[in-house]
Amino acid sequence: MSTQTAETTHCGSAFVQDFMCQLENCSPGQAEFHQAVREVVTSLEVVLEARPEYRKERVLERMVEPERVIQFRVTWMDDEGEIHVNRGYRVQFNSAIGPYKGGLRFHRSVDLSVLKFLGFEQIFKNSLTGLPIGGGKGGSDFSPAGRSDAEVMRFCQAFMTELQRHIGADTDVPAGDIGVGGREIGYLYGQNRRLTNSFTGTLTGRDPAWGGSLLRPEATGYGCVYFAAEMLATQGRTLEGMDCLVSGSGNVAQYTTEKVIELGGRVLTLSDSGGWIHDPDGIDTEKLAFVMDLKNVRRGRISEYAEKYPNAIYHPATTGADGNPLWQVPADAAFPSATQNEITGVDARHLVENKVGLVAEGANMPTTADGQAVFMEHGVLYGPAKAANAGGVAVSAFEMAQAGQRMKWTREEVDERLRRVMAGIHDSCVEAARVYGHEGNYIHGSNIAGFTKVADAMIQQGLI
Ligand code: NDP
Ligand code: 2IT
Repeated sequence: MSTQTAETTHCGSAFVQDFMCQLENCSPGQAEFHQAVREVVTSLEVVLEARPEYRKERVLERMVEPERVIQFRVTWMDDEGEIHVNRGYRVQFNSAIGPYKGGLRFHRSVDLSVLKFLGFEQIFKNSLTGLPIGGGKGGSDFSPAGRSDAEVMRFCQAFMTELQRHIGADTDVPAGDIGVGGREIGYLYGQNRRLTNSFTGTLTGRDPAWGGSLLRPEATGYGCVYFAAEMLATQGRTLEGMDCLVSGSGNVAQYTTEKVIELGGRVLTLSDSGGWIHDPDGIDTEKLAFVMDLKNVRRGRISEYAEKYPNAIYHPATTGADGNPLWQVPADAAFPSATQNEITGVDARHLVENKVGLVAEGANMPTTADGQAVFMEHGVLYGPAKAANAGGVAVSAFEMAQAGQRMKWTREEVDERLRRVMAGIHDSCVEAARVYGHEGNYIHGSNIAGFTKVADAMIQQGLI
């Protein structure tokens, strides 16, 4: 699987073209960021027509400009005594409705374009949750893969030594994303606690033994499946008996798989950057436990799955013109849970040809604009990332609330609140789409519903 941007540029109306032309001129070379903004601006045209104050106040122009971008040097030493230099970032995009909130990504592909697209989407996602959190994102071009625990610790300590002066429980609260799981959050939190001499809720995704919320690791995957179930319920259907394709094999993919199994569906695929496995018998609870140990403890490759379960077939990753073969496995539903632009127009066409009628995005922006157009054209129930994967950040906000109260909610209580948030997001998307004449279109629904609350807050708080 490769990270690639949309294969064609969608022209859109004169308004969208003008807006994008200006944005591209002042942020050249940031293809992922442009892609994320184009989708939102296309959805908002009708809102700007209906609400002229948004245009007059230049809300959209303000919203695409981060409030602050921090870039810094991270130097650290590997186990052989070699010195490495990486880049660290935090994009503090919008704090109109709450402290900046969003994950940290550690992956060699991280650059400002990737973090601006993620931070921009996070504004709308966080608004959709109905919770008081602004939008931000950060990370580094450092990949933990293949590094020892000691190396990862030294990197995290060096990264936090600079980042700590820019974050805080009421200012900016980072969490995990690709390459940042429980281990990294532990090292980052420890260094923050040492440097600030305070035990506060400055990071979420902590271990429940020291301030984390129960169910935070599960929340993104579970929430995505809850969102899928809400979409299906509008047609009187459930996940029971459905064959599902899941990509990735990290945090989001694992807990998506767990919840699909619980709701009676069958997961046939998983992947990592090296390749993908197809298990025609379905991944059951015992096989999933093997994957969790493989990925979270032994930090191995998904190819080992096919060595352990010989009925499954491993395919090394390919990047041909015919797309990613994972999306050519016949199924009823797809849960892309690896990375951006992993479903192209070609892949989307394979999915609809194979009768996939439901796509719920666990990853951020996993579908290119061409792919989205194919889904819309064929009436696929399509839950875009900023709605479908908001469960993770929602439980992060619950973690902030519990930390503030010095309280701990039960697993059942967190799960019940998560279900309510996902159902609420679903209903807000449906309603916003209906009001603006896009019935059943969750792309427009999520962008519009996410936007209006932040836009109104920005206007009420004056020119900032
Ligand atoms: P993990 O690091 O736990 O897992 C990422 C998975 O995706 C791995 O299997 C990884 O394979 C694969 N992957 C990552 N980058 C690439 C790439 N460029 N090409 C091919 N494969 C890749 O991350 P998460 O599960 O946390 O994140 C997955 C997606 O979900 C991301 O888009 C993230 O932004 C999104 N997300 C995460 C949330 C969270 O709470 N964690 C919340 C909302 C969205 P390999 O190990 O080989 O690199
Ligand atoms: O993309 C996302 O929403 C995340 N990586 C989770 C952010 C968070 O603050 O929990």
